[in-house]
Amino acid sequence: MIRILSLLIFVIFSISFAETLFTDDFNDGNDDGWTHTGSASYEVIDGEYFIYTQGEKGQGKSLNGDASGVMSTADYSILCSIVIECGLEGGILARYQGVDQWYYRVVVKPNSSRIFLERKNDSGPTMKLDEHNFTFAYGTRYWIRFQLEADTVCCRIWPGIVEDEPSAWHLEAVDSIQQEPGSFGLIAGGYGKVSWSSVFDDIVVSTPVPEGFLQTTWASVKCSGISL
Ligand SMILES: [Ca+2]
Ligand SMILES: [Ca+2]
Repeated sequence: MIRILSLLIFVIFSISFAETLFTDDFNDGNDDGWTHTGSASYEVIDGEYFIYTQGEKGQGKSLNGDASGVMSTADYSILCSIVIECGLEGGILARYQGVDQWYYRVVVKPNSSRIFLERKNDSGPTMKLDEHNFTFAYGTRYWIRFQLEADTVCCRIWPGIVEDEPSAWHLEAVDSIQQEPGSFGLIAGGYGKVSWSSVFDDIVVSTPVPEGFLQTTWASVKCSGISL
């Protein structure tokens, strides 16, 4: 009983701090509602979302949001799992409004053992906002949280289970250039003529999670019995 009560208190506490805005675990076998851009293939296989290509240079983005494909608010926290099977990079983007607009992205580059926080414009420059040394193994599942709140953009990454979320941000920046909600998205890419593939799952977008309060979104979703 004590355990149930403490769980209940935790769930209420969690929900009061972060509101779930969007979820997808791809267990229905499709990516309906996602918008594709770039030169990539997009496929749901066994409840996981593959963005990949074979023998072509390129990058793929798959975009979504809680209001007909865009976000209803500019302040949100994206949590998902990622496996980079092969290729140059994989990651998450946010506040995306089109090829000629600034957006934010966190991108893992396994070859250089680094993760970057960037403000990017697909038809122009890329601005590095922060970077973090991180040894990322191909074929291993990691979790990424990418959070935007007003002009603060931050990220953390960890292996293992979602409940192992660290308390500290690994990347953090203050930047006010893009304050529109836009869409959030999943990204993967690689060099020419070398196959690349990243696999995403268990996507939860919520309102920002307060500093020092962990497991908020995922735990509340699971405990409240919401079917993803
Ligand atoms: Ca679906
Ligand atoms: Ca799944």
